[in-house]
Amino acid sequence: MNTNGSSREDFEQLPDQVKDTVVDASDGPAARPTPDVVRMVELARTTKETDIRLALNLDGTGVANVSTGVPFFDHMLDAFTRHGLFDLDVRAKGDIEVDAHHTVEDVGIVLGQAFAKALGDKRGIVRYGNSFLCMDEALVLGAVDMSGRGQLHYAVDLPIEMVGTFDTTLAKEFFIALASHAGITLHIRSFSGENSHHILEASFKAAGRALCDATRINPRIAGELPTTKGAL
Ligand SMILES: [Mn+2]
Repeated sequence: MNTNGSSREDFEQLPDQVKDTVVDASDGPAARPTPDVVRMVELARTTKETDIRLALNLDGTGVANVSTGVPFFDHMLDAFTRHGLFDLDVRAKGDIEVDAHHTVEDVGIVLGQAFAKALGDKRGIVRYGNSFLCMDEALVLGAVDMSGRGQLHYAVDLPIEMVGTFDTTLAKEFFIALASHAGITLHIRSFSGENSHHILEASFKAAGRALCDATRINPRIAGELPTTKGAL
């Protein structure tokens, strides 16, 4: 008997019919090493409307360096990054003299592309994540499946349309772009809230935390795809 309380002697004493269900953990999938890959990408995208440079590290510590020319959006991306424990660098120059629409949407596109590229074939990831996040009176659920099917389901009640100079309808445009280009199923749903700043900030934090969990490497399925279909 070893200190862990199991041994070859214990195995030999088991009835024959259960012996083949007992496996040595050192032979199992969980003992395989986690792929030692750097999950970090840098992307650039230039159109007539925006010029975006973005670097994302999925395994960061929550360090955000974000400058989009849209201060409230910078604040939201900062919250997303800090609570998703990514490292995110964004330099965006957009046609904000028109309005913030192109800049917010295009950052969502490039961030989504960055998630997709950094995840690769998604072997070994947890796949699902969710977060109920409260911010004072606001309560928001973010739930994600790294499904390969880009779609957003957004039911966020915002009492006012503008937070300062920020058009709150742009938050939905950002999440649509993020979900479709990352290839993820993303639900964001508010359950309560009176202050639109709180509700939106809780939405970005909930999305960040859900994505943090879903993109973790699961050592119990190291190197395997978390699906019964054979592809994600
Ligand atoms: Mn705030």
